[in-house]
This record gives sequence, structure tokens and C-alpha cells, in this order.
Amino acid sequence: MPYDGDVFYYPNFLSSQDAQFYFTIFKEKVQWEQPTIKLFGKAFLSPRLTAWYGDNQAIYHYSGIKNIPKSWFLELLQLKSLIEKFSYEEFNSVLINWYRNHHDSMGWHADDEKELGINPVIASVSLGETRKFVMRHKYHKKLKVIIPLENGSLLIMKGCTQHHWEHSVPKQSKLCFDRINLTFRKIIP
Ligand SMILES: [Mn+2]
Repeated sequence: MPYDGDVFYYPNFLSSQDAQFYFTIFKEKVQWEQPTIKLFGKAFLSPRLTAWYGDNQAIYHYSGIKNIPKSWFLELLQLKSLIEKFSYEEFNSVLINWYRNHHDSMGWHADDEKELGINPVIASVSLGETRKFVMRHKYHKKLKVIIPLENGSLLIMKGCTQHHWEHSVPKQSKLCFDRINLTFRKIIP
């Protein structure tokens, strides 16, 4: 295979106590929304809860929605700082998703919006139930990599990953509890 992506997985990035702490705090403190998505002229409720936080200038357009950031709060900044020290990267925003049970999901996409720049670094922290994160090659669609994202783990995608790979969190038939995922990003205004 040619070199065409950089993905790093760190299980136990957070201790189970810290993961439990953040999970409880974020459920309560994040201002969750469930936007309506238009697909083929039909309106659907997004199959998960979402929030966008960041510096004032970190405005992010995705799924046809202009997302104005809500202001950081203490625990989000703490987690951002931990990731920045660990990764030697800087972030100015975070997309947060709450997958309430096995019916909640995220469809195929790449994080390739223009405000992320050419080769974005995306740092993804998982809290709660393990869900399968599936990567699929854009041009060799049979080529798939499944990464179960565990409680307290950190996944970093960088380099040219978003040019060649899509990712999703599929619905699953097996019952499960909820999972909160935070993807730290750097928006270039
Ligand atoms: Mn994504």
C-alpha cells in the first residue's frame, strides 16, 4: 500500500477515573443540540447530540450548517491542554458528539472542510461505551480498518489522512450505553 494516512491510537490516554469524571461533567455542562439535517430534500433529526465549542473566531461550516462556537468552560480547557501537551499540537475548537445508544451514529465523511486547512490534525477523545470507528479508503472502498474506540482513549488523525480516507460510526445491532466523543480541531479563520 502507498503511504496515504497517519492515524495513531492511544488507549488509556485518560485513567478510568478521569474518563468517568469528564463523562459525567460533559453530559451535564455541554449545551447539547440536535440539529435538523436536510438530505435529498427531506429533513431528519441528526442521529446524535452535538455541540461546537471554541475560540470566538472558530466558525465551522459542516453539513450545511454555520456553527458559531460556544465559549470554553474549565473542564474542556483542561482536556484540551492535556492533549496539546501530549501531542505537541494546538487546537482552537472542539466538536462534541453524544451517541446516546446503539441507534445513534455518524455517516461516512472526511474532515475536509476548507477551514480545517490542507492536512488537519484531529484529536479524538472517547468517553463511555466503546463504539466502532470505521475507516474506509476513498478509492478502494473494500479497504476498511475498524478501530474500537475505548473509554479514555485518544485517536489522532493527521497528515493526508482526510484526502484518502473517510470515517464513520455505524449504528449497531448490539445494545449499548452512551458514548461522548470530543474531536479537537484547529480552525483557520
Ligand atoms: Mn469526522
